[in-house]
Amino acid sequence: MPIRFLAAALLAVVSAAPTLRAQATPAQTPAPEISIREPRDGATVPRTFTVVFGLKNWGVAPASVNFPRTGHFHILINTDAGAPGTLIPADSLHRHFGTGAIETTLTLAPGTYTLRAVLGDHEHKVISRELVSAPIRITVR
Ligand SMILES: [Cu+2]
Repeated sequence: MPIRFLAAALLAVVSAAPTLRAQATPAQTPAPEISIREPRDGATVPRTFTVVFGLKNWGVAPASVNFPRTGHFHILINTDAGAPGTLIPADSLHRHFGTGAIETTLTLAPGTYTLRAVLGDHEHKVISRELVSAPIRITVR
C-alpha cells in the first residue's frame, strides 16, 4: 500500500513538471559556486596539508585556455581578492594552479591563516565575486 501511494505522488510530481518548466526563464543560467571543500573551516592541519577545491555551475581549464565559463583556481592566503577584472598577483600569498588542478598541497609555517579559493580567467584576472569563496580559517600546527 505505501508503494502505491508513492507511485501516485511521483506521478503527481511528473505531471506538474511541464508547468514548472514553462515558468522558468530559458536564458537563465545557474549562478556559479566556489568553495574550499578541504580542509574544513576551523580545522587544525599539519604543516603540509591537502586543499580540495569545490566548484559548481562553472568549469575548470588550464590558464592558457580561453573558453567561456571556465577558469583556474587560486588560493589567497590572509588576503581578499580584488574587484572583478583585477589581475591576481603571483606571490607567496597568491598561489596559482594554472594546470587546471582541482586539489593541491600547501606547506605553511605554524600559525593561523585565512584561505580563500578564487577562480581566475585565462589572464589570471578575478572573474566575479561569485567566484571568490567564503574564507576559511585554519590553524597550522
Ligand atoms: Cu592564475
